[in-house]
Amino acid sequence: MIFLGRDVMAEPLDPPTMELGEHVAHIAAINYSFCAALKDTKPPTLPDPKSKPEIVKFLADSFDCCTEQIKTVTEAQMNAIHSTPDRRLNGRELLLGAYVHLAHHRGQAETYLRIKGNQAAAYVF
Ligand code: NI
Repeated sequence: MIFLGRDVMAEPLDPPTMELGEHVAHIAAINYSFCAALKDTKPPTLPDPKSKPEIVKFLADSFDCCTEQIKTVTEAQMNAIHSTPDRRLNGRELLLGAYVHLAHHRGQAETYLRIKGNQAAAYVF
């Protein structure tokens, strides 16, 4: 994902919405919440990043955490009911919820970029 400069990160598109940096930090925090819920654990103590490098690291670390959680998930954990940021969901529903949350906010982040004349990086599969 391409990030804008700090000046843009301080400008919400619409005052009730999050500015871009808050938006990206929100994605990271919810990633941690969903992926901790998959293992019925609490998320780690999360940082309160302010700078662009800190926010980028927070997001990257959240994906690394989720990658590790998903790598080791068991069939029983996929079938169990978990308390998630959405509601009580089984493991499959939880992962779908995490994906939908991420895709939803990625779309919003891309809108920020386009409004400022930038383009998001292509998806890498
Ligand atoms: Ni959200």
